[in-house]
Amino acid sequence: MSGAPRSGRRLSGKVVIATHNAGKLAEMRTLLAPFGIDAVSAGELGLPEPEETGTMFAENAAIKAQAAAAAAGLPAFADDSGLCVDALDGAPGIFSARWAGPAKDFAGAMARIASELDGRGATDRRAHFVSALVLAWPDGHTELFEGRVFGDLVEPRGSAGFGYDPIFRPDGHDRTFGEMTADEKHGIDWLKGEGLSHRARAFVALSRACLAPAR
Ligand code: ITT
Repeated sequence: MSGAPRSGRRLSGKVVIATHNAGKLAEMRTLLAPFGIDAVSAGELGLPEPEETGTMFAENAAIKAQAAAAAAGLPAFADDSGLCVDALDGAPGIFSARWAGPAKDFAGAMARIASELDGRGATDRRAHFVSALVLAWPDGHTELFEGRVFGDLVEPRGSAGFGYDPIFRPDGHDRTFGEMTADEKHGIDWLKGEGLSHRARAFVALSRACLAPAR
């Protein structure tokens, strides 16, 4: 995520945030706020949720961003993300949302991770979050940015954030994402071009390539 900013196609004006996940939407709005971008969500536009048929985060992010850009006739921004647990061979990974089921039961999904680790007799608690961010334009052009954050799985702590945040303690920190404010979880230092969370790291790279600060 460091080094010279890559030059991508510049974004200005209005953009669709192509997510139906309220937690992600809130984070993306916060991340976009300093850039003077007029963001509207897929939900507000009544856009359908495309089926995520890809086998990789980047593919699913492109499916969501391209579907929204085509339907809205505007640039669209999508995140596909998930938690990859080393001792579960990377699961739930791209199935992170699906492990919570239609009721979005993340307490159940976190309990499933614990029980699958116990079932395997695994003591390794290493895991990482991945975020693939895709910006798509109505003419089919796309830009992809990825971010990762590594850490350990712990007993659920805290009620901030969303999804698997309560069980993830990022390296170098005592608290889980569920115990951090949104600003702490993003951990963005714009001057250094760094972030803490997977989404913030992908977003910093995207912003350096495609966004200009608001005047
Ligand atoms: P959209 O596709 O509409 O964006 P979704 O929730 O279905 O919403 P994904 O398919 O990308 O999104 O699933 C990602 C899941 O991974 C998400 O539902 C969370 O459970 C988990 N996840 C991703 N980022 C996370 C984060 O920052 N904190 C906690 N859990 C996260």
